[in-house]
Amino acid sequence: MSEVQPSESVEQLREAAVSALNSADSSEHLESWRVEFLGRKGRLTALLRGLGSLEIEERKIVGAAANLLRADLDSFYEERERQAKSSNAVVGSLDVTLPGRKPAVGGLHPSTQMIREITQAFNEMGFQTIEGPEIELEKYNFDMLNIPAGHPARDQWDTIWVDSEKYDDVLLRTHTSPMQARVMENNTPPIRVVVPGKCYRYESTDSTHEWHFNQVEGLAVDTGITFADLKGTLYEFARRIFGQSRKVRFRCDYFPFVEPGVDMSIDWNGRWIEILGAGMVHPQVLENSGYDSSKYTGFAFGMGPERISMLRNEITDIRHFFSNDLRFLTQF
Ligand code: YSA
Repeated sequence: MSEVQPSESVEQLREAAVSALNSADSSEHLESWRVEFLGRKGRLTALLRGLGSLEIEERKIVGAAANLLRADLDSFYEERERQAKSSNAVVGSLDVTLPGRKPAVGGLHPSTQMIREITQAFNEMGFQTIEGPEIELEKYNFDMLNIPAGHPARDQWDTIWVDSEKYDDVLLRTHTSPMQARVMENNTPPIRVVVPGKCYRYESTDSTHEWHFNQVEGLAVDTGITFADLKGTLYEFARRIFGQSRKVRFRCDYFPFVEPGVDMSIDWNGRWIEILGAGMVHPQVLENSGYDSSKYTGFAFGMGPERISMLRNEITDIRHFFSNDLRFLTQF
């Protein structure tokens, strides 16, 4: 602690005190500063004690300056102490030694992952991926597909109609098949497309049925396409998705927009599980889109990616896909 000369040191002391206070960057430094400048044996006290040796007039002047300095230093100190306390409070509540936590990163929805896997399998076989509208016209969802109004097959697709003052032929598509008509209407063969997307049906839900779900549609049209092409393509798809040795079974099925129509099942632990509907595009459907059915033939198929993911991942209830439960979603 330095010796203080009263007559000339009030300003010097002020300068030294302010500069030391500004560089006091912790509670400990602040306390040392307080002891050094304001303590009972501190520099200001020493200065005040020295006043007695001064002439009366000078004592008055220096004494007043010293008292002013004390008041200033007291208030500077209080302010710094308040600042130190508030920054300590923040520092105190933050344990900087804690290991960092990994931020949660999003991921693709399990349906999207399955759709991408399915479409990629077909992309590698030369099919192009396209998308279409979820709000669809009755014409594409039914009429162009050989399902005119009153056809009993309409009951198979319980339809959610869009309530509109202007239109009475708008609906939420019940399957991705309307894209067959849309693609054919706007393109000339050869055509090879897969169409993933959401579908909606007015039906009650259970462990294998949702009122909204995805489908992946496939369509190939060209000259000379046969049922053997359909089988070969779908066999190859099943091997890519379910493994090389997976057994596949085709059985007759009925869809108004194909002739003949089939469903395809795979052998799942000794049980035949149906995974898709398919068939040769009905000549009437080709004609509806302006194609000459004596020149062109084609095959089409439609499958449910959620059902396929359920099989692959042993998921027992399709409703998990859309219930937004992170315990389910983060397992993929
Ligand atoms: C058939 C022949 C073709 O040439 C082209 C496409 C088709 C499929 C036809 N459009 C269709 O929708 N058939 S389907 O009603 O049997 O549905 C196909 C697949 O969608 C089903 O195998 C199933 O995987 C899925 N699906 C249907 N309803 C569902 C559903 N998935 C979840 N919930 C539902 N309610």
